[in-house]
Order: sequence, then C-alpha cells, then structure tokens
Amino acid sequence: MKTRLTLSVALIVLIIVIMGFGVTFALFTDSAQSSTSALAAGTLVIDSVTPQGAVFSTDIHYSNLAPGDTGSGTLTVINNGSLDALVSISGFVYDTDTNPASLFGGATPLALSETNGIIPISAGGTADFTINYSFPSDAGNSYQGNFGTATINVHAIQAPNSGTVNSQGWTLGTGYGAGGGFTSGPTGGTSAYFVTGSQPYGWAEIRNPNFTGTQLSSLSALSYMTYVSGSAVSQVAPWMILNIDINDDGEWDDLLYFEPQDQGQSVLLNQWQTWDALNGSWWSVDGVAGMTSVNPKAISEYLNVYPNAKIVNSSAGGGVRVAAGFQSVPWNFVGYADNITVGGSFFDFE
Ligand SMILES: [Ca+2]
Ligand SMILES: [Ca+2]
Repeated sequence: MKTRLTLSVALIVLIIVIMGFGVTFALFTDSAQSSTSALAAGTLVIDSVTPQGAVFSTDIHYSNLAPGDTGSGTLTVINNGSLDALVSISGFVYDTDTNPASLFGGATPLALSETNGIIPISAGGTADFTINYSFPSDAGNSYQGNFGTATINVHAIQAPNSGTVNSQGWTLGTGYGAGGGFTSGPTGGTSAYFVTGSQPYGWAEIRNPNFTGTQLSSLSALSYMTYVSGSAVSQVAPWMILNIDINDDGEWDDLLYFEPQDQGQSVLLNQWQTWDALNGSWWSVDGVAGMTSVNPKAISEYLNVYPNAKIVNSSAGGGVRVAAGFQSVPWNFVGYADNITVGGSFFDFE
C-alpha cells in the first residue's frame, strides 16, 4: 500500500514536472486587421498548498497586438492537491528583453491587470481568473510584430479551518462554504480577510474575547480599516458587531451593529478606508432607543437607555467581531480588515 502511494505521488510529481515544461500556455493573439482578440485558455496546476502558502507560476505569451488593443484572457487554476485552497494572483513579472524587443519593454509597454481577489478552490476543483491586457494606443511602430512573455505568479494558501486563531487573539469563524483567515493583505502586511464564496448565507467573521465585561461607556476608541476587493459584487464593507449584556448577568441580550455603508460616505473599492465606529451610527437587534437597521444612531443614545451596557462573550466566541457575508443570495465577497482599535488595544495582525 505504501509502495503504491509512493508510486502515485511520484507519478503526480512527474505529471506536474511534465506540465511545467510542456504545457502550451495561453496564447493571446490579435491582428492589426481586427480589434477582437482571440485567445486560448491558460492553465496552471497547483499542489501542496500549506498554511504558509506558496507561489506557483506560469507564463503567458502575447503577440500580434495592435496599438490600442485591450482585452482579457482566462487563466484556469486547477487545485490538484488534497486540501482546499485560497488562491490569488500575487503579481506579474514581465520579460522586458530588448533583443528582440518585448511587448512588455520600451516606453509604451503592454500592461496586465487583474481584479480577481482571493478565490477559494476546493481540493480537485478549478477556478478561472481573468487577466486583462492593455496595449497603449500611442505605442509606436517599433512594437510591430513583437512578442511578449509575462510570468503570472499565483499565491495559494491552505484554506484555514473555522477556529483558526491569530496570535493577537482573534478567532476565525466561517460557514456555508465561506473562507477567511489572517494572511498577506492587498497592500502588504498581514490582514484579516473574508471570502464569502458562492453559497447563500456564506459568512466569515473574526472575534476577539479580550473585552468581555468592558463597559461600553468606557471605550476611548473603536475603529478599524477595511478594504473591499474590486471583485466584490456589493459595495458593503465588513461590519463590526458587539455582543451586549444590559443586565450584568454575563449573558448577551442584544447585538450592536456598525455598518460602514450607513456612515454617510461610500464604501470604495480597492482601497483602505478607516471607520471611526466609536463616533459612528449603530443599530440594535433589540431596537433599543429606536436604533434599527434603517435608523442607526450614536452609541450615546444606547447608553441613555442602558448606561451600564457591557461587551460580553458568548458560547459562540468573543464579544467583539468584524464580519462579512450572511446574504440570502450568493455574494462572492472578498474583503479585508486591519488595524482594529478597541479602547487602548490595537490589532494589526502582524
Ligand atoms: Ca444579560
Ligand atoms: Ca496589518
């Protein structure tokens, strides 16, 4: 049995090695006569995903582009490993050779871009990433007939299980096919991230248990940053939830919600935004002080009714949360949270 297993592994490795050298990768072609791009799908096989993540690479070749050409191609990523993975494009490396001159070199080079965010790929599954290309309209004749090769780096990390704990005390929870965790953020450093997937009610949240018993009135600060990936279909940023005990019996009675889209400014895509939740508008699941989801109000309104309200943990986890998902329709949300301040505590997930 062990011999067979070893043989199987060897075969898989051999296949991957053969694929690594032998596959015909995406061929993006175009002609000066037509602005319609014809392209074949590229394929990348990933394997051996780990909690730390690994980078897998493949090359895509471009040729016969005319100035002003734009378009996109599909990179299909196959998760050949035995573990579910969270996969994202981590960068492009361009061949900028000058002899012969590359489409990616010179003063007006071909450029690639993508806005796929993190895509969960279950073991044995596949997912398509869209690679956009844009060739400047003022590219000169010197590019005529040139070729270009770009290496696409794909970062794959083992999908963390619900219950993953960050070193700063935050615990990940997920449900209905969603994922998340604590890993490289979209602009460097480590962030909490949320991938709610394609199932209805897919949800991901992080919870911190260190503030149980903290008086709501005593909080000197409550803020966090969010980043919503451009691939999200809805411009809703991860929100904050506080479990509230109003009668000092250590059990939660109410939940307070701070939702960025209710704060009088738009949730923007592909950039960090800071939310001052302490001075923002909240709503209460119990509707205390008329604080409903359509009529959120300041925390002071809540404290007028329950001056001794406290944050409290529950059997499900910590009393301070940042969450995404929970939609009745498939949401495919990808977003991040970072730099959470609760009172005098600061969490950057580094
Ligand atoms: Ca209570
Ligand atoms: Ca960070």
